[in-house]
Amino acid sequence: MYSWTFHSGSCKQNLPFSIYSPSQYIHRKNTKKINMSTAGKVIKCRAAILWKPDTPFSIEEIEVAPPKAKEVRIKIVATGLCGTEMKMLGGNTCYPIILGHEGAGIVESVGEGVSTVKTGDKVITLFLPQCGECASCLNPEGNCCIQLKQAYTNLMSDGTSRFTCKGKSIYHFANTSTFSEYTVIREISVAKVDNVAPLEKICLISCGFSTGYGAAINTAKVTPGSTCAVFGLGGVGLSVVMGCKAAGAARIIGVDINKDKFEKAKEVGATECISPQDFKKPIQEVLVDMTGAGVEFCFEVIGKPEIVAAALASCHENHGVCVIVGFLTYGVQLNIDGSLFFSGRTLKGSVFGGWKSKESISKLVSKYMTKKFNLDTLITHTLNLDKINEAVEFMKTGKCIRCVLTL
Ligand code: PAD
Ligand code: ZN
Repeated sequence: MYSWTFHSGSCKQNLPFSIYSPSQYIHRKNTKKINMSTAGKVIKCRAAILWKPDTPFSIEEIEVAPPKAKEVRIKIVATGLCGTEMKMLGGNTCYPIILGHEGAGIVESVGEGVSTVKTGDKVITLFLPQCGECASCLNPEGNCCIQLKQAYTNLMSDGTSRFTCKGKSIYHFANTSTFSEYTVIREISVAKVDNVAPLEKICLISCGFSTGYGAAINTAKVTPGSTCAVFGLGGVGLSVVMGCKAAGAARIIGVDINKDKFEKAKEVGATECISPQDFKKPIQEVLVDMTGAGVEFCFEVIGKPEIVAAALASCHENHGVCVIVGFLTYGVQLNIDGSLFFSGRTLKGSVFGGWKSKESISKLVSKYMTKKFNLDTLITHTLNLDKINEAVEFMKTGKCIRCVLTL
């Protein structure tokens, strides 16, 4: 699950793509207002393209085709830069690609048969769709909709892309591709939200916040008075801390090698923070010593196999629950001492915080609007899409929690 792009053979070269006559192009540079006259036409706009791995993003003019049946074209207004994008910069996906999955915007037009959103609606993009028909969607506890798999192809359901640039077809990403002024997304990957919600804040509900908060509340089901540990204090990890606090945890221990993250972690609910680099013994032994018998709920929010092993070993030997939130790329193997399970520990994964995406998002936005949680603390930088490479540097050097890009 949560592997978008690395199934062998998923990236087909020489993709089929439509050619449009230049007279059909509508110039949309820096336009925020929705112009209904663009419906059914190709839109020219700006997007950040990653042409090759290990190169900077390049801001280009692209063409965005109209939405086909059951698809929606969205004017993206704001998008976060998530740790998952960082893992796509040096490989793990198809190129050229338009990345971005933490988006919020306004519906520009809809394809045939779309009934849940209409032109002018404020929406959030969902990397994890909710088709409402598959075994996961029909299971009351499930959320990993089978349609997530479409993302592995980096194309739309008909096997083509809606994006072209300089005559080349450009790959989609994570069912969303939000690093573009306009994107085309399937209806099952779009959620309508409160029309007065601030898009430059609620874009975090599209991924980082919901993923972390839900991992604590829905997946781990953190209990009041419990002891928790969170490995990785980025945007997602801090959202786990917020979820643990909301669930009533008594002790929340933040673990990160970047001590600059500690202040924010404490601000959102961590009761103490530690760096593995300050100890001679392994961090799991430190946590067992600190808590007497190990933590009850532990979260890996980094995406490194060795940290998963340490997080599991930090849990109480019997009722300890370890949740993997971090993204382990396809084929990564875990090296875990099997005897850790004999006494009863649980290890589980969590995608999008266990939320059934389409039906839960508008409720989470309403909770944000009634101040049930605060997203502002997570947003340390807001930059224009043109400055996306600066945002990447902030993430690489650990200088930001979430950088929101505005379009
Ligand atoms: P981030 O890069 O902002 O945060 C990662 C944090 O981990 C940083 O604070 C680092 O300093 C810290 N870190 C790195 N290495 C270590 C280490 N060895 N020991 C301790 N701390 C370390 O990323 P993020 O918060 O945006 O995302 C975190 C992970 O969650 C990432 O793997 C991302 O792909 C994954 C994710 N999963 C889902 C899902 O549905 N499961 C959704 C969104 C993101
Ligand atoms: Zn994300």
